[in-house]
Amino acid sequence: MKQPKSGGGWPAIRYTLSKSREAGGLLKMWRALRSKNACKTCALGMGGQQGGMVNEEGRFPEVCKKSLQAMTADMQGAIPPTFWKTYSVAQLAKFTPRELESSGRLVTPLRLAPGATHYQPIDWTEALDRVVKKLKTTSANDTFWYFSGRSSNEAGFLLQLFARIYGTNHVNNCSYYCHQASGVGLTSTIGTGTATLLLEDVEHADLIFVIGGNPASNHPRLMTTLMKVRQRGGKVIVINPVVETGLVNFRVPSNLRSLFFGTEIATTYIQPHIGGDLALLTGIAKRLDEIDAYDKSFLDSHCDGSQNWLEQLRTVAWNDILSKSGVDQAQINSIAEIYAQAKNVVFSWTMGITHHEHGVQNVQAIANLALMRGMVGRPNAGLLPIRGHSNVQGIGSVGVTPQLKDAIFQRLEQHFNINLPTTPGLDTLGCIEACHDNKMQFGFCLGGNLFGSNPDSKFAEAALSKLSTLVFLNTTLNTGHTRGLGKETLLLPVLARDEEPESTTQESMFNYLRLSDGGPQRLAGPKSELEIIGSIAEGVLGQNGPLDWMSLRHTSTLRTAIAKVIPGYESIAEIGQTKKEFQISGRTFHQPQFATKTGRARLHTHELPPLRGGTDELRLMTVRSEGQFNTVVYEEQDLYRGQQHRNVILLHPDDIHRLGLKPDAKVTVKSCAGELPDIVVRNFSQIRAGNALMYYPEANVLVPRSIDAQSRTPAFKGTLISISK
Ligand SMILES: Nc1nc2c(c(=O)[nH]1)N[C@H]1C(S)=C(S)[C@@H](COP(=O)(O)OP(=O)(O)OC[C@H]3O[C@@H](n4cnc5c(=O)[nH]c(N)nc54)[C@H](O)[C@@H]3O)O[C@H]1N2
Ligand SMILES: Nc1nc2c(c(=O)[nH]1)N[C@H]1C(S)=C(S)[C@@H](COP(=O)(O)OP(=O)(O)OC[C@H]3O[C@@H](n4cnc5c(=O)[nH]c(N)nc54)[C@H](O)[C@@H]3O)O[C@H]1N2
Ligand SMILES: [Mo]
Repeated sequence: MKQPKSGGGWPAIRYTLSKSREAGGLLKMWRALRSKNACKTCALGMGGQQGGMVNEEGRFPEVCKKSLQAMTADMQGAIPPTFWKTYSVAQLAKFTPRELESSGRLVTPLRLAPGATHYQPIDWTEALDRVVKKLKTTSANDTFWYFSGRSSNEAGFLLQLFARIYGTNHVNNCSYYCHQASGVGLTSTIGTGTATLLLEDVEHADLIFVIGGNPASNHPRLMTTLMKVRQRGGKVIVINPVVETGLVNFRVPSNLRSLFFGTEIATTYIQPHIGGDLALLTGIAKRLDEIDAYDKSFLDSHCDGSQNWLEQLRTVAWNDILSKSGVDQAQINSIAEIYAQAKNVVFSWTMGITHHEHGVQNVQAIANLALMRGMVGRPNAGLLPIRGHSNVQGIGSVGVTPQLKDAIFQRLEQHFNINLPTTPGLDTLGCIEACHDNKMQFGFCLGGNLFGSNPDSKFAEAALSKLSTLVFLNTTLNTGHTRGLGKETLLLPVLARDEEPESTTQESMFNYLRLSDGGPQRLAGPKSELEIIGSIAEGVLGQNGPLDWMSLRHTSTLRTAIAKVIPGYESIAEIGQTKKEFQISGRTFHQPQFATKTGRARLHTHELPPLRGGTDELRLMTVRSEGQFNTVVYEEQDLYRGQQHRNVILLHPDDIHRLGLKPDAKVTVKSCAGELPDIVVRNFSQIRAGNALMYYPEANVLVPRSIDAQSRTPAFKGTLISISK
């Protein structure tokens, strides 16, 4: 397969047309995309009350392939009842993620009875009764509650509230495998865990750092912003061990000039080794200090710990920085100079930063570099973790975390006049490990694919199989429904966001609260997440308990509570009537007054971690292709990296030669966690030699359960592998 020279463009438009045909015509798709619902894919935040395909600047049309794919998936027909008789679970386990997803929408509750070979359709009364009975006879701390980031704030809030009143804090979400290191790192620095700026600020920057992310494929609409920055003469520095095609040149479909001629994106492209960022960021800061290009008065007036930090910078040896980052002195000096000359600088980052054992330190190092020139706490500059799922940030805001923030804990108790448990709650990996230790009986997954997203697939499968009951609320089938199942498994079909009977809300990565109107139910059978959660809560805790679960399942009641309980969310109470979307307060820093106790930001010092890997071992990153959304694979090919299928390992030609391998030959890839046979070696000169690339989720067989000590984010990008013929 030939690799394109730019991302986006005509293939994206052709794709739109073909997906529209699948969904029953262009008009039908157009209506679906223009409905007043926040976009379902990434957290950039599109749609809401201005109608779909409109960004926070009110710009239209903003559309990406991923929203089309997600929309087409939701617009599929129902999985026919014969399907469940035809295929056993063992057969379904052989389906590819793509085959599972395109089997159709889940429309009936399903049960896999203990020892059974097939899922069996059951009615809603039986399904909910079974969940309720099981919960009534299980001790609360033997249950866990996992949330993906697609569900609404209202559903997230209600389910965590129920789980806690039921008696456990084992409540967590997919962020623990994603941006948790950003949340922890930012909070340790500025006192809050999300972006410090608005979309508008990014568009007015004259320098943007894009570190460890591939927005051309994963946040395509950010490309419009990068294009605008470039067109206004601004610069973009990309830091990534892989030269990603779309970050070099991108054809923004909504801009004619860009569509025809392409827009150059990166002005500077730096390729460190995987895991080399901390050393590189430290090096850039050291150079700024050497050329005296930092803002001493900002550090003195608004930051703590800067003296210590500067002293440490001065003692780190350049040799250490160069060898551990894999970047040479000239390049580091050049980035420092570009940064020194820029006036408004935005630092953005994604999974290449967080998916490491030093993920939090990476984030702190980015913040250090920004603070060093006073780039946080003013307009047109700041820190931007580019978030994943469309509502992953909201789910976290409304309390879907093992430990509630003190303010939320107190206000929840007060508002509902209840006592909440104070027992420790486990995060996502903690729950999987507890399953493996036989400490869990019951698991409840609101969306997502817990099995598929886990490191160490073999371990995750064994762990989840020990559960006595596992309950899923999903729209479509995924690998988590065929492997790693509980002794009894229940699959409950839910409505998608744009089919909800009542309006719901989502939070974008710019801390903007969006309202989705919902819409007509496409297929008979699925229920709204709120109705399911409400019924279960009522069944388990009874009408005589402290809360009226019947009324709580309405989004208006929930929003009244959220407004009282969640800091910054005060304006959510009236949003159902006023339809006024809003900026969540206390998150955007246009003044150097931070959310820490002292109001000052804190700089952190770090030891540089050794560069891992030796002559026979390569560093492996596990990443997304252009044709997937997390564990849901829509297309086998990776258009941008020129790969026909996913069963590959991408290696630099020097490594192929050095290791005595042949392009397109089959090899076995091994790590300390497992091995994958029959992987095809692909010649990929765009990756920095010494490093390798494979696709997630398949490669999770190889990823060990190594985590960042501070945030417990798994090191999905830091696996050491060896390759044998
Ligand atoms: N199309 C599509 N869009 C998505 C998703 C999807 O699956 N498909 N998923 C959504 C979710 S939940 C998330 S979290 C985001 C993920 O968005 P990304 O973080 O962009 O996704 P990854 O594929 O994990 O890519 C990581 C990038 O980091 C680079 N990288 C790997 N290791 C390192 C390193 O050590 N240092 C540096 N500097 N770079 C490194 C890789 O080369 C790759 O370009 O996307 C969201 N949007
Ligand atoms: N090796 C490796 N592993 C990784 C990563 C990596 O880069 N490398 N990335 C990690 C990251 S960043 C993340 S975020 C996790 C992703 O982890 P998850 O969020 O758990 O996984 P997804 O694949 O996004 O979940 C997809 C499923 O969500 C369901 N769904 C879709 N819409 C809705 C809805 O509206 N409601 C409900 N209830 N269900 C819905 C569909 O049934 C679909 O099958 O994986 C992590 N795992
Ligand atoms: Mo993510």
